Amino acid sequence: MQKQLEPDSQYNALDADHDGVVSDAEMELAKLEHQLRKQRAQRRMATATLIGMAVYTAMLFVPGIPDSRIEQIIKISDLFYLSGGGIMAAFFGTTAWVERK
Ligand SMILES: [Ca+2]
Repeated sequence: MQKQLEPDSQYNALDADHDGVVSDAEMELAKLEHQLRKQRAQRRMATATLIGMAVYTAMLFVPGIPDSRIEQIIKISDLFYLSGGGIMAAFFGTTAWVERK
């Protein structure tokens, strides 16, 4: 028996060419779009982490900031660089792993 969507189904939008049929290709397209959005979000997160690490490092060398302030900023540097590096390692690791599958 032919399957149908509910009258107001949230998957009506998957019918990209509006022919009333959600084809296998349209389902695949929706799946690919979802993966693409997820990868884009992860890439943005990794980019923000890199920029944050660069800004943090640059901040240490900005003239005019008193040494007492710098000492306070340096206290979190170990944790900051480790967690930033962890995010980058996870991003590149999972990206390489997903591409190999
Ligand atoms: Ca269609």
